[in-house]
Amino acid sequence: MKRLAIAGNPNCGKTSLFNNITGANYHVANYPGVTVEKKEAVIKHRNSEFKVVDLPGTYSLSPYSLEEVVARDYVVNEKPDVVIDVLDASNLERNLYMFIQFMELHVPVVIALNMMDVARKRNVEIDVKALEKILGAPVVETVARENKGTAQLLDEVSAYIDKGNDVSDFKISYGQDVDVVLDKMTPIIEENSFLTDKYPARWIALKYLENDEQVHAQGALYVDVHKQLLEMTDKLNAHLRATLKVTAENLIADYRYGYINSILKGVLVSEEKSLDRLYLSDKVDMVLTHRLFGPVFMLAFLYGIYEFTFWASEYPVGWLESFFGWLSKAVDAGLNEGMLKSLLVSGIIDGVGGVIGFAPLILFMFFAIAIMEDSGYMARTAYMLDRVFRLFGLQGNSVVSYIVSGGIAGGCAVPGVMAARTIKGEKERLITILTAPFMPCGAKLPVYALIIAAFFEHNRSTIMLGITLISWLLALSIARVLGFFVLKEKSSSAFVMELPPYRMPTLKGLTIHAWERCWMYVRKAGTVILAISILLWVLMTFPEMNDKQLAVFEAKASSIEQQYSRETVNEAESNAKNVSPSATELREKLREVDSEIAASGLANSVAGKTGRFLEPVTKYAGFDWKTNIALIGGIAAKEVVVSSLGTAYSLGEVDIEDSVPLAEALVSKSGWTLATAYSLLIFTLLYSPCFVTVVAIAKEGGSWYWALFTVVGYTSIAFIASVLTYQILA
Ligand code: BGO
Repeated sequence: MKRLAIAGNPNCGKTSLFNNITGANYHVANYPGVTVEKKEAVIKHRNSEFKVVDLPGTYSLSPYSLEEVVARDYVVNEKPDVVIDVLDASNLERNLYMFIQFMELHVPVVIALNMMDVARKRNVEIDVKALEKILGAPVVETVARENKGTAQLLDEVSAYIDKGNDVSDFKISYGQDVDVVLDKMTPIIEENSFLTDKYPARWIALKYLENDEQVHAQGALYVDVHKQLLEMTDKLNAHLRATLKVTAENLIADYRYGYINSILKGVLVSEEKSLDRLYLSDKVDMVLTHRLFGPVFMLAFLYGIYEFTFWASEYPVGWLESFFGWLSKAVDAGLNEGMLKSLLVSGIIDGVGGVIGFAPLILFMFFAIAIMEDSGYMARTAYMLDRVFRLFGLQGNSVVSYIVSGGIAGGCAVPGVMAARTIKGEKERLITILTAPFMPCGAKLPVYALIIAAFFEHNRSTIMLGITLISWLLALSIARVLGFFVLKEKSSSAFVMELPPYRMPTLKGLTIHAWERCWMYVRKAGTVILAISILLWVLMTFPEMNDKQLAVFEAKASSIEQQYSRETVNEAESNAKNVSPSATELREKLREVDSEIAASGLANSVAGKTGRFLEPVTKYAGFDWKTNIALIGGIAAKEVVVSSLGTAYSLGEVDIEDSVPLAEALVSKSGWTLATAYSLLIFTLLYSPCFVTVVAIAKEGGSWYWALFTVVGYTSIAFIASVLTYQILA
């Protein structure tokens, strides 16, 4: 015999429906140990028998009241085959809250959309098909008072049970801060089989964050895990209080309502609008997510973010640049010529210093992004982009992946690729994993910033906005192509974007969020990038030129030196006060020879030879061999493009007094033109993801084949695009 439980908010029509289903032929008892009334009946429907139980009417499944405890315990312990969740169609927002809690508990639910007559009278028109798709549960319209829809509801219940639906992948995002902790707690719970015989692991984690006393009491028996989860909860609460002035519990409720809000936006075709029913957030959303004005505001915000970032970071970036210039000179003056000096000045200071030099830009960028996130506007951006994504065959959670990967500039593709786990459709998931790395991540940012500083000083924000839009457009176009040709299997999944209410961000919260991420950037520069820079310095220094190669330069130098001493003797004899122009010329020639030695040394190195080997081909994209070295280094980590350009131009430097900031060097010494700059921007945007991302793609995409495709395929696409760009503009 199959078991059905009927649940819902008080006054949603649950009793009426129960009576319709059972023909009012039921018996009444109490739930074990409590005085809550339990109505039960056995019914027959189309040759199947069902035992039907009427659960107490509750607004939520949190154990705030006896009724809530009874309802939750019943579905957890008795595991009915289906819970019929009765929703009052005229008051969907409040009624959907409990539905979400059922889904998070992995309870199989069929929805009775009751009070449809009242909803219609109030002009609330619901797109039932869309609702069914979004919720991932069957929805049947009913008017319980008139016994309408009851038979169809039972048909749907039977079909649903026969189908054996999997409800275990329902997941709401609760924002970056909470999600990270949930993702840490869940494996701990799973590995320790902590209450998992009763509840889903992520749900248990959520309940710890929501301070659920009943779960705490059960968990307290497992002292270690309980303590660990409580500590993680306390830490998150302290962080949330400091940054957003909320507790995890409040934030989780906000996000649940945000999720509902977004469901309603997708299914309410028309609604009676009386102003007092609109919350402030809804009123603001009427403008900010408006179909026409919304995208315009979004682009304006984005432009504003870039303007602010470049403006605010201009002086600090300059100060850091001067500091590293001063440090180079100090080390140069303090050490004798030799390998150590070369490593410190060219490998570390000019290499890693170039990357750290952009830390203020990263800090202000993240500050601006924190404003978007903490205020709730980022969720709206994702919501609006969802519409665009559908045009390209993607949807919903892919937006989140793209944004985490750096869609608004400054993220990281590794968590972005992992965020794709929440995407239900296998096809969309893989396409998202493969295309999210095109986003302008925090590592590409210094590369863009360097090129912008060198060539686009007067329209920095416009170029940065252009890079962002082109990244999105190319990523989505490639997603479309992959969808058409490469990944043919059909899949579709509904998606709901959480729209939490707007909040006023606090300065402290913004500062903490921005600082956390900026610190990660600096730490990476001081560890991974430092190690790669040292390795690249080695590759750019060794093997050194042999005696035969050096002899050519030495002969040249000694001939100039001899000429120089003859010249200065002549001058002394002619009592000339100043050095004659010909002597100056000779000194210049000597410096040129030194410069040739440095350049030949670099060209002779392993990296140099590799760069030169590729140059006959890469020159069509405008890349010389030094640029090639930097771009190859960028496969390890994108910041390395900046650090290795710094090292390459530093190694070619003869006199430290002549050294100029890298951006200036690129204009004055590299032979780069505006066409090279555009070509390099396009190449950086499209070519192989960094090493760690490639590993993440292999792991999340389930195959090294796809990972290899992103390295080889994307580098080929990038090269073709760069050649076209360069050839058109040069
Ligand atoms: C009274 N449509 C309409 N219009 N009303 C409905 C529907 C529906 O689809 N379904 C139920 N109702 P319960 P809970 C009442 O009792 O089943 C009505 O708490 C009244 N009573 O008839 O009790 C239903 O078990 C005097 O209304 O819900 C009932 O979930 C005047 O919603 C109420 C008007 O239903 C609650 C209504 C003396």
